[in-house]
Amino acid sequence: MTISFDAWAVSVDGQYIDKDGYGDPVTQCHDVWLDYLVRVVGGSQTMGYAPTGFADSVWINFPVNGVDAVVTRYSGTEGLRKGDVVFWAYGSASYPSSHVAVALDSPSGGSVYCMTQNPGPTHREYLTLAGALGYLRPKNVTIGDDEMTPAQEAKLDSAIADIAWLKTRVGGTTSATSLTDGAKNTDWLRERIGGTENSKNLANELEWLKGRVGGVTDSKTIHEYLKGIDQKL
Ligand SMILES: [Ca+2]
Repeated sequence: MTISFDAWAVSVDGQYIDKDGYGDPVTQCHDVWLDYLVRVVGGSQTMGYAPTGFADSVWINFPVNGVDAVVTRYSGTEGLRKGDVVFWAYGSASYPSSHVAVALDSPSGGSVYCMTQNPGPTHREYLTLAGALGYLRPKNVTIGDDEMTPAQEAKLDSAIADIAWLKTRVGGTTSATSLTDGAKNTDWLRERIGGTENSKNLANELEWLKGRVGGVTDSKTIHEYLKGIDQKL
């Protein structure tokens, strides 16, 4: 079973990820690709292995390991969009040992906003497209006509952050765990609120969530919070 792109992005952001025990450090850019491949794209981990040990060989030697079962290869960066996996060449100025990252958006001004690891933990960062060879597009990730605008995405991200905050306010209850899991899944949240601009539905939904985390002592704070959410949206 796979999860949505947005749920995956939230789950890996800020994490050190090692999937294969390989590398120095073991938390390489390649591990983010493997995690994405298995949890979102629906492939097996071995499909994503780099035959030379350098990340760009996944793209260069495509379809090595049968990875073409779940992704399609494109050369260059034209058409690159959210959900695609970008590869940079071995020996390129920014990535002498090559690089791979998952695009969070379409390119802008010669760079692309990505989920990337090494240096540092998995995080969001604008990466230059200089030295990019091309990308792999998952066959099962449909991010197209119904994609939200950046402004809508920002509002939703804000609401999700507030729900995470709400969880800390009601911490200690069993249901709070469920609440957090729900908040991490933007598709779930989007479905529950019936569209990003339907703030009334979201407010109603949060009232429902409040009921689910019964036993909260500080309900007044939560009520104030709910009003704040409504204004934000
Ligand atoms: Ca590794």
